[in-house]
Amino acid sequence: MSRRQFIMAAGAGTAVAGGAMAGLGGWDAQAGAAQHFALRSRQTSFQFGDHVTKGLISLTDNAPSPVLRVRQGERAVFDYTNGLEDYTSMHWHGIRLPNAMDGVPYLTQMPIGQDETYRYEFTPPDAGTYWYHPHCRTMSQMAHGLTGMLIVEERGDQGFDADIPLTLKDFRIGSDGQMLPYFTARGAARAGTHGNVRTTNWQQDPVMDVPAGGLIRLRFAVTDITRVHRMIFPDVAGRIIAWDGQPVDEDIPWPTAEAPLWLAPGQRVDVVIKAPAVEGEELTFRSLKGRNSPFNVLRLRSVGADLKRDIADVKPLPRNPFAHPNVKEAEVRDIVFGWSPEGEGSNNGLCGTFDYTFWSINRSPWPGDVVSGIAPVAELKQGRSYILRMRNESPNLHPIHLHGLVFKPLRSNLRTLPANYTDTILLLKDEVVEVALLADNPGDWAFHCHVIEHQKSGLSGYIRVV
Ligand SMILES: [Cu+2]
Repeated sequence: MSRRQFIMAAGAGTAVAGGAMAGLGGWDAQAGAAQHFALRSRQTSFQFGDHVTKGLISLTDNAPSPVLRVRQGERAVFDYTNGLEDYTSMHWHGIRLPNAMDGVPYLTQMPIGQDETYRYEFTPPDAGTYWYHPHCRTMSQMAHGLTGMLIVEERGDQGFDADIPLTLKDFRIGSDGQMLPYFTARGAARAGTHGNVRTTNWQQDPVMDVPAGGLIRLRFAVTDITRVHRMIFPDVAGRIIAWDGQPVDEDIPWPTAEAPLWLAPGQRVDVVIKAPAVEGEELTFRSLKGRNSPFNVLRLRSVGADLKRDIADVKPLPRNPFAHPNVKEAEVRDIVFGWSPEGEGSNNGLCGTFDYTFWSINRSPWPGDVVSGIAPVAELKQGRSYILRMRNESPNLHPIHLHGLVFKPLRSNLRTLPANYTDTILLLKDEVVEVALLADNPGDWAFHCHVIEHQKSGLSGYIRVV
């Protein structure tokens, strides 16, 4: 099998023990062809363990939504048809795109009704690992499975022997295989409601075949609505090459049981490892549940003759073409994330507002999905640099996501943060983090916690760049 064939096989679903398919279906834009994808949401079923679960939502039948692969710097068109009775929209997490293509109901477009098609069309400027999910009926549609990976391929072969997308997502399923209530008010007011079936590409404890002795690129994305993963990688030659889509500028330590890597909802990490040289040997990637109870996220099993690759041969990924903030001249904006006085979501539109609010940004709880009359969290001048000083005044974890722009951590009051560009940053209990950004993309950009129960119960807003 050639390297390219192996990459394709990994994308199209690699055979695993028991004959199940652990990989994700991949839809490639063909070389030289227009990058045009026709997507349609639908209800479907899937077998988790012994039971078939009905009422799931995907862009394909009886399987997770496909990995969409597009080429950096080339126009891509996604015609998204709503095959559900509920309203929807699609957001392209982490992509720096025109505001009208960002998929946020009432802020950048109207919700998409049943059987309507919305055309999303943009040229992804940055290569890397991104993902997509609805931003209308977000809670319900994501809980039922509607999330997928969007890969923007670097120009030229980066020299990996396999490239494996991995989406980490939980489901809440009863012993009869049917979906349990996917959120609780108790969860929304605290850490969120966790799923009980933990999956990678909708598979529990998947095993994937990789070429023995090969250099394997793994793209982990937490597409769950709640779980903050604490990942432990196997003790092998490997390195972290990208963080939240962007090639790393500063090293991120290889995660161990003593110092796991925190990967929160919305975040991605790209790693390269050297597969064991001996056929049949396995590597196990784990995550921690509760205090320190590990579960398997992925097992890799070496197959074939030893490719004898060397981790030292891995070249850094090419940098993406964005301008950097001028930190010395940056204005500071203070942003506080905290509780709200318990109140009602009052601006109820078509996108599934909760009946209550628990959370706020700058003391102001997001009142619902309809935006009219709500001021931005901050108004930034296009082309200027800013420091956002973000304070978490709650005991809970909040992965804060900003659409349409990238930013860089400068400092934290609790820890050392590698200065790698990102679109989603995890705030710990009582943490204050300062990040720098260049406001170079005009528009109203959603700014919210990616624990969806927090987002939908007040921890949401937007930042205006004019
Ligand atoms: Cu949160």
